[in-house]
Amino acid sequence: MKIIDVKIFVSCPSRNFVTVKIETDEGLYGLGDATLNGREMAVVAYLQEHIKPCLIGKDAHQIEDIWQYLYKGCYWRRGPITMTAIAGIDMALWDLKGKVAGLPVYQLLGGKSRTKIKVYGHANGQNIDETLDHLGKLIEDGYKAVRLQCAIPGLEGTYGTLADKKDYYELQSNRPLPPEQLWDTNKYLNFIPSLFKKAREKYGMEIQLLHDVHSRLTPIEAAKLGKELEPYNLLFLEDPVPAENQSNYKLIRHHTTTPLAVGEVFNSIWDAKKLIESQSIDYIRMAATHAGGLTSIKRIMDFASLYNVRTAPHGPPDISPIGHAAHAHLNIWAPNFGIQEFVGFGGTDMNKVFKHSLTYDNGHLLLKDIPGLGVDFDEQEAKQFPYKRSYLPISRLEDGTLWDW
Ligand code: KDG
Ligand code: MG
Repeated sequence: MKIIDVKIFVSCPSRNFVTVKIETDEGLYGLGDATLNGREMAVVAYLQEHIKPCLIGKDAHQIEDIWQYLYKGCYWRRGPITMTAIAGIDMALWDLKGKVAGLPVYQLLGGKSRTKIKVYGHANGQNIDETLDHLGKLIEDGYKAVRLQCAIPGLEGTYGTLADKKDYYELQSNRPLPPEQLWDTNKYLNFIPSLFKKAREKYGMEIQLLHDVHSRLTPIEAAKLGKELEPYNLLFLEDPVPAENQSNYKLIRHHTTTPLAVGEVFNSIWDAKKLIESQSIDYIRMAATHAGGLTSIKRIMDFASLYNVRTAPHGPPDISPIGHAAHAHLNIWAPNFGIQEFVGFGGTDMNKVFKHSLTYDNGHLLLKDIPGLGVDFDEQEAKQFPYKRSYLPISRLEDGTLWDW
C-alpha cells in the first residue's frame, strides 16, 4: 500500500487545527492531528517542505520504520515542531492500518483493558462561589473528577478561569499579539487552599478534585502548596513547576503526599525518563499530538507502568478531535491508564469539520468500534474556516518581570 500524497490542512473552526491526510494507491486514506497551539504554521512548513517529499512512494504499513526515519533520519531529534509533525504522520498511518484491517486502532494495540474512559472536567470561575456552582453542575452531569481553577483576588484573569466565556482556556482568540496577564505567587498561594477547603465543605470527599498550577511555582513553593492541599485529597496537582530540570519534582516529592502530574509540554520519552524512573510523579500527561503520535506514546505508557506511574493524557481544546481519538484508543488499551482530561466536544463549527464517534456518558467517554481512529475530516467545510494567527498569553509580575504562563 503505497503513499501517493500527503495533504496538510489548516483550518480554524473556532480555533486553529493542523490536519494531515495520507492518501494511498489503494484508495484508503488516514488522518492525523499536527496542531501546535500558537506555532501551527511552523509544523505546516515542516510537514510540507521536509516530510512530504520523503514519504511519497513509501509503504504505508511500515509505521515503525517511518517513525524512526523521521526521528533519527532528520538528525535533529526531538523538539515540539519535529515531534508534532511526526505525530500527524504517525496517527494517519495507524488510522490507515486500522481501516485496512477493518479494526479500531485499540485492537491493534492489544485490545481493551476497560470498557469506558474515565474523564475529568473543568470547573472555572471569577470567584469561589462561581467555581463551586460550576463544580455542582458537573457533578449533576455525572463527572467523578473535576479540575478547579479560580481567579485570584487582586489579579485580573489567570490561566483557566474565564468561566463559560468562549476562549476561557487561555484568552487565545486571534489577537494580533500575545495577550499579557499579571501574576503574583503570594496572592495565589494565600488563596488556593481556601478554594479546595470550601469545595470539600460543600460537596464532600467523594468527588475527585484536581488543580493545574501551570508551572508558576518554585519547587519549595510547590511543596508548601502540596502540603496545604493534603487534607483535601487531590487526585493530582498538575504542573506545579516547570520540568526542564527534572530534579524539581524530587524536591516536591520529598515534602508532600499530594500526587503530582506533569508532561503536557513534553515531546519525547527523554523529557520524562528521570521523573518516571525516580518515581517523582504519579501521572504522566504527554499528548500523542505533541510527542510523536501513538507509536511513541505507547512506549512511554509501557515504560511508566514499570514505575507505577499512570497516564492522564493532555486533553485541551487545542488538540483536534483526531488527537483526542488517538488518546481514546490508547486509554482503552493502556493497562496503567489513569484519567483523561475532557473539556467537551467543541462547538458547531468544529463538529462540521470533524466527524467523530466519541460520546460522553456519566463521567466517562465511550468509543465506538469503527475501523481506524474513527474520525473523518470534511475538506470542503474546512475551507469555510481559514487559519487565523493566534497566540498563547504571556504572564508578567507587577514589576514587568516575565513569568511562566
Ligand atoms: O496549548 C496550551 C494549552 O493546551 C494548555 O495551557 C492547557 O494546561 C492546559 C491543560 O491542562 O489542559
Ligand atoms: Mg495543564
